[in-house]
Amino acid sequence: MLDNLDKIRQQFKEELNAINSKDELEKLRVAFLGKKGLVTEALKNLRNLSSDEKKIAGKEVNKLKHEIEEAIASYHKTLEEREYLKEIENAEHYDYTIPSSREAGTLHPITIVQKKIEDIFKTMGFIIEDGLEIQTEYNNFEAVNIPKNHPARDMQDTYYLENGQILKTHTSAAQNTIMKKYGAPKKGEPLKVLFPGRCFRNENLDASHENTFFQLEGMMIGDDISISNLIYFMKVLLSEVFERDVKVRLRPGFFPFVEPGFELDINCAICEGSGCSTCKQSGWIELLPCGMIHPNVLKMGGIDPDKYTGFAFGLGLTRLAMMKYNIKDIRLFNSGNLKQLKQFTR
Ligand code: FA5
Repeated sequence: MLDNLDKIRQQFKEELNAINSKDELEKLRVAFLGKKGLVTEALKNLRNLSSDEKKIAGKEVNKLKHEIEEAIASYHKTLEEREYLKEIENAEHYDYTIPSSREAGTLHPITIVQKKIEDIFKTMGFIIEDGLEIQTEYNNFEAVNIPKNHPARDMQDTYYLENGQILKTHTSAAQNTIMKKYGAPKKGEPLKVLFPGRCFRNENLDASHENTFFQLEGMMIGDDISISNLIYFMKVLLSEVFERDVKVRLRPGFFPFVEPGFELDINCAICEGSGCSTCKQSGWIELLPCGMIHPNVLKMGGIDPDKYTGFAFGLGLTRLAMMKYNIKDIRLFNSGNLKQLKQFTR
């Protein structure tokens, strides 16, 4: 019996030396330790021995079994390391110092304009906030003075989630949360916040209407804020973004969350005011509605309208990018057509 164990040990060593893969190793394991393997058979044969012989031989068979198990585990590790090294050897080598043959990407035109406006307003003391895209109906409508069944809701039909929340239709949906977050401003230190964001509406699409577009909202609340502050900031915004004189017109506009409210339109950059499909032949693009925050909205935000006033504006950021880069059709922005988009941002 003991002679036989030595033979098995020797045979195992020889066969192990010839193994080159994990598959072969597994076959070797089965041949020695499997149900009908040589070591298993030796264990079964113990029952034919006397009890004295069994004690000695049993110990030796178990020792051999243990040796073989350990040798297989260790060889398995060696094979894995070899495979890993081979993979590294065969992997493509990159020289990161070689200039790329591919053109680098650019920022999206909307991102460029957004960053520019954020930078301008930051220098004027504005904080940048990030509004949620999924909103409660309360924040999107009720908190900005648009109660249930108000006709203004029809203008901003949107996408409803199963849990009753909605995809926000305008950045104004963040007004209430921001007012509650910062609270009433201290004397002489108005609250100045800018909050850009993606908006969603169930729209009939055309050259200037998308179902997914960007707005950028600004709000300033303090103890002495007037329409002249509003007009000043609108002027700075437009002259810094366009870096040229642009023709604008200010007309009264109705929004339930401002009083008085205005529509600030920009002369269509595509046709220079003569009329085209982008401006629906009017020569003007609705760009920057604004107004003095309605007392109800301040109250719902926890700010006393008898002590404080404020202005808000809701810039159509996507349309601003259209006007800045002379992009005729708004649908180009979401097209993912890099060739088209890159030409505006070189
Ligand atoms: C609003 O969304 C108001 N919340 C703006 C506001 C804020 C007014 C604060 C007063 C005070 P309006 O629905 O007009 O207003 O949208 C604002 C701007 O977003 C528009 O002038 C336009 O430039 C842009 N816009 C609106 N709908 C779309 C659309 N479907 N596709 C692209 N741009 C759009």
